[in-house]
Amino acid sequence: RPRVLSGIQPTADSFHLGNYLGAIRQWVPFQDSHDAFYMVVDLHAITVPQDPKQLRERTRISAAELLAAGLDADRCTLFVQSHVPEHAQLAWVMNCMTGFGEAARMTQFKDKSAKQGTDRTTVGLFTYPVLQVADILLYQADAVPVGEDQRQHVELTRDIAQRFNATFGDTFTVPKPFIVKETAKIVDLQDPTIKMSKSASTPKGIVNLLDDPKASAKKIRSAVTDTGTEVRFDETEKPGVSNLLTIHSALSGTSIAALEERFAGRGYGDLKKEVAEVLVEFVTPFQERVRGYLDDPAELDAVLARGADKARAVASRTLAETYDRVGFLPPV
Ligand code: AQP
Repeated sequence: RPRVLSGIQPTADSFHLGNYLGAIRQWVPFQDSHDAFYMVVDLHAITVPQDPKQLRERTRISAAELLAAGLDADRCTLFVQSHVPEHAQLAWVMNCMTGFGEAARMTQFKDKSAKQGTDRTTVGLFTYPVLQVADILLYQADAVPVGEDQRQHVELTRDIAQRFNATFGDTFTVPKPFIVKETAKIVDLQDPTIKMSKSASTPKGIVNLLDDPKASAKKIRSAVTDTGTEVRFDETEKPGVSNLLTIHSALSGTSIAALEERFAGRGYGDLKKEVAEVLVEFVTPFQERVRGYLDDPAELDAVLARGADKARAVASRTLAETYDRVGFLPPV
């Protein structure tokens, strides 16, 4: 079966609606068609200042959210990145395959480092995309389901895989990004010109899946819309309304066209009210499932340990082959 790999950072107390609709939700069906590897990328999470106790808690919460979103540890390999040391090991080799200028062109790095200033920006943040290259190549992934903001990092992965293969002989599968256009960029509720983001959104602009559903409903009802009155999907003229239509459609399974028809002649207020309802219907049982997993941390840790064993079986083979290709003398 073809392979798929993706990861998500445990950098907040909950995933947000953008993470869910842009990425996690796309991961679920791959469990039936692909050999699927999904991980909580805690190595990536320490590229910015963080609190150790919080990171440990957030790693468990993240795993619980992934299971509650429909991942099934019997049908995919779900694990924590730091449990598989091969990620950091392969990342070193990939660092040595990546040009400094090439890494410096990554827009996510440019945005984040500009905000933090050069003295506070870590070298880890700079090489974050290269660690991601290693994450993907270790599993010989064919496809990488992500949101639009990650496209450039998957392109970098393709370039480096091709470079390595051309230099040392065919070693890595060259992966393709898998991006679902409709939900690839869920925007901030208060500023539809930016993506909904853990680090850049204000509390009113972001919907976290584990927030109080009533508070989330209120955020939807006070989302910034646009001048005009017509409920119509138009990302240029009506980015706020289009975002609400996208969220409704993704959560309710109703097509955008059907929603436009349903709201014809009605105002933005009606749309917001209904999106809020659809959201509450989704997050309420989701939160119950998350609590269920968190109530039994020993079982959750055991699930992650089994996932790490399965992941290492694949990762160690790729690392050994890579070490051999670059000319490291094998230990006897
Ligand atoms: N607004 C979004 N719309 C669609 N997809 C999104 N993703 C993130 N934001 C949106 C996708 O979620 C996955 C997990 O990404 P991550 O944990 O690496 O976080 P990120 O991409 O850095 O985005 P965040 O969560 O908002 O964090 P910050 O604020 O740090 O940038 C990825 O597949 C991503 O594309």
